[in-house]
Amino acid sequence: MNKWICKSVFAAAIVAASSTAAWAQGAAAQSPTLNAVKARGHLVCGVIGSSAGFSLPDNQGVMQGIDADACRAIAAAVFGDASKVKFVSLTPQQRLTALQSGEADVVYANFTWTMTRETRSGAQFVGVHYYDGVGFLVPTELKVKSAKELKGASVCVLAGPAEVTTQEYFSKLKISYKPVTFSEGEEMRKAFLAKRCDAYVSDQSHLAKFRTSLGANTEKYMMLPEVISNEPLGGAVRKGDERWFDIARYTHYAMVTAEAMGINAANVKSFNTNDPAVKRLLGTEGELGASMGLDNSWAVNVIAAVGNYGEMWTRHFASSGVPRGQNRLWNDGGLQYAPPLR
Ligand SMILES: N[C@@H](CCC(=O)N[C@@H](CS)C(=O)NCC(=O)O)C(=O)O
Repeated sequence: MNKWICKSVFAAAIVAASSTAAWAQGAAAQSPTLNAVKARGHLVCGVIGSSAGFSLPDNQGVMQGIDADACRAIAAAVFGDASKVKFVSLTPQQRLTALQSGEADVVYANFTWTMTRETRSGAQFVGVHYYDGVGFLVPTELKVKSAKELKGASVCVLAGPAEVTTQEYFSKLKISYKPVTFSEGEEMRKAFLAKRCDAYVSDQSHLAKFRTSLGANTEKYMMLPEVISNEPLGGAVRKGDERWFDIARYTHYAMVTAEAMGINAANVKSFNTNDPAVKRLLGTEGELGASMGLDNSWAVNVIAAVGNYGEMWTRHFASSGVPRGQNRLWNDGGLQYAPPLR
């Protein structure tokens, strides 16, 4: 009897293993996005393009920021070359249509993962590379210590989700305020600096970066303590191409895993280890890359080009005094956590 059970379990395992292998091969060949990206020779990545810390060209015209680097990481995973990315700048309103129309292969654009962006709009978020939340920036001279003191205040906000979040927050507290809405960030910031509104509402990361960009005037502005929403920012791909989703998702998790393992851009090529989990990530054991239709050195290429998650985060945010907070690894009190790469 026992023998029979063992045999049938064994037989089932063989069937499962062979169908898994067949699925993996078929799906790798059938990723329309991966095929298109390879045929084109570069990835098209949608970014905001005017968002410090996320995507903003430097004085050489090179796109800099955590969103830009997340795209470079995917290019490194696919091509072994992080430079094979073309960035397209999108307004917040254009992000979903850029995915739906096929204009972008992936969108990393200060993009909050929400339910209806997935259930209604055909986007699928690959993970969270920046845990953020909507907050308030006010001139220090206003002498306001809390958003609850903003009764009757005028509030600069971008039309769309931040506008709705602000409206819901104040209506819940029965506080009246005057929204001053804009469709474009630069125009809104000019208006705020010109005192056309008392407070500026946006993702906290964005406010912190804007504040420090003011140089000598930084101290003239302060963040209020309230964080009025969860804004898990991440990359998104079009629904319906699971293999491409895997590539974008595990590129992010490879960077988080590398940080947890102490692997960084400088040591990745010479990392000496007996740890099987590290060997799998580095592709010297196992077939993680091949399971997605990529070279097994995919993760090494990612880490060598853009670093581990912490290096990427630090490069773009540490200098502006933004605390790493929830973006620390799980074993350091944060929320960044990766599933096992096995
Ligand atoms: N994360 C939010 C907000 C996105 C958003 O509007 N981001 C602002 C900054 S937080 C932006 O990119 N504005 C364009 C700009 O500032 O130039 C979302 O996905 O809805």
